[in-house]
Amino acid sequence: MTQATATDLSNTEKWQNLDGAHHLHPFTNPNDLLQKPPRIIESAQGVYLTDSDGNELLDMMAGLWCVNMGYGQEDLIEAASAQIRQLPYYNAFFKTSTPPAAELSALLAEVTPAHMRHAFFTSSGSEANDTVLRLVWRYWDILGKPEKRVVISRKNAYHGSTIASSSLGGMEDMHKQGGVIPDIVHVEQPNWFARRCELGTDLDRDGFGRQVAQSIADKIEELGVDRVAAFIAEPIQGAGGVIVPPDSYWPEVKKICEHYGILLVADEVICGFGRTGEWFGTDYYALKPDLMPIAKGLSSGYLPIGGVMVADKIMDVLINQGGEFNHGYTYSGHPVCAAVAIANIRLMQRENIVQTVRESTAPYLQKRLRELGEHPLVGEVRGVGMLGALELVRNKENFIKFDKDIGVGAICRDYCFANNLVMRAVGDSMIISPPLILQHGDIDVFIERAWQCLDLTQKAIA
Ligand code: PXG
Repeated sequence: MTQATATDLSNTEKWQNLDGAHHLHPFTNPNDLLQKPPRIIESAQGVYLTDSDGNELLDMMAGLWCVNMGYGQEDLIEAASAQIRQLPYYNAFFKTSTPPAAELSALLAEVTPAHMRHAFFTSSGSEANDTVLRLVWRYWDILGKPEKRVVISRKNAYHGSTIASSSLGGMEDMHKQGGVIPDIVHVEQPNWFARRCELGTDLDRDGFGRQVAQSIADKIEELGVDRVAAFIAEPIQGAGGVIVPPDSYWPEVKKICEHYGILLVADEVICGFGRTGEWFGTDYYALKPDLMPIAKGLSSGYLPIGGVMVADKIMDVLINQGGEFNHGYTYSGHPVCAAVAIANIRLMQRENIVQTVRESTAPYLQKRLRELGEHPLVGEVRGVGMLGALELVRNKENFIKFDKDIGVGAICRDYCFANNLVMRAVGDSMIISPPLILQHGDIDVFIERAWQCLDLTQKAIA
């Protein structure tokens, strides 16, 4: 057999070879990639990706929950190139700022809840959550309560991949490889369907929601309120499997945080910027958080930028009693990233995208998604706005899940990928988080491909 020379190889093979030899991928078993090289995504437009062999894939994950305004938006591209020419970088450390950083902070004050008028900038959601920890601890320290350090989070939460943010998260597999830093504890997640399957008996949804909320109060009592600083949660858990809490959950959690006087941190990295059909998940659930980490949809993923919205209550303490806040990143308020975020938010406003999602596309997506609930493999359909999940089960009448070893979610995901549909698997939940610009016709394509892939999955495991 003659050895293939570089000129014999297709572009796809060339990139796959380079990647295989040199690229260590996030959240990936490197050995798996050697067996099956990655698909190379080369370009994208609207809601479709094009791979290096010319196949077009419908991207129902908006990249990684972030390309909210879809691919190829000229406004964002222009904003980046104009700003990079004008001023590619300057910092916000030593009593300086830049026009984009100043303007973006004001624009964020306009679109986020009224009691949040300051933004701290980061380059990612993980850095935003590290900043959350610093702010929470700093706040109580300034108020003379340094022993208030414990942050309560939830199992299966995802708050990032740095050591601090993964500790805040509740992903066991991450904790196994990195541990959990002190003063972070995890309580039950409001995953009604999983508990219903475990119990094998009926389980009242709202009763369960209240009971899970109560576990936060129980944890505060157990630790002593003098030690508890904050509760952090995604309004709807994303990477944990699009876990939409029972309606009873958030009102109860809100009451508990108010009753004990602990800070409420709403991680809006996924739920923010229109995903729920409101600007923020906090608007959807009528919450009043003290801190709000943001990222992803802030720039529609075009450039890396995140941040933390800070409530006036915390700013008052920082301004009047705080002194220097010893925290910051080289790229905090990066002018090019900020310029793109401004262009993105202005585009969202101009196109009225949040209203379109709320009144038109999300209701249609949710209605059609529920049709997939008729498929024999689908035990539950859940979703809000442009977030959705299909729970694959062995027996839908009796709420019996598949054996974990079968990996039915991964099988289905691979069929989707092979059939030009990007839908993710979290365990046996098939999840979607498409660009907000998705149209009715795209939703029809999605439903048709998804049904076909569910059929293929069913045949494969029969
Ligand atoms: N908070 C939430 C709620 C997130 O979903 C982060 C923080 C961290 O953001 P950065 O920008 O540091 O990644 C996230 C990120 C997945 C997946 O597999 C989800 C995320 C990131 C990577 C993979 O669903 N969410």
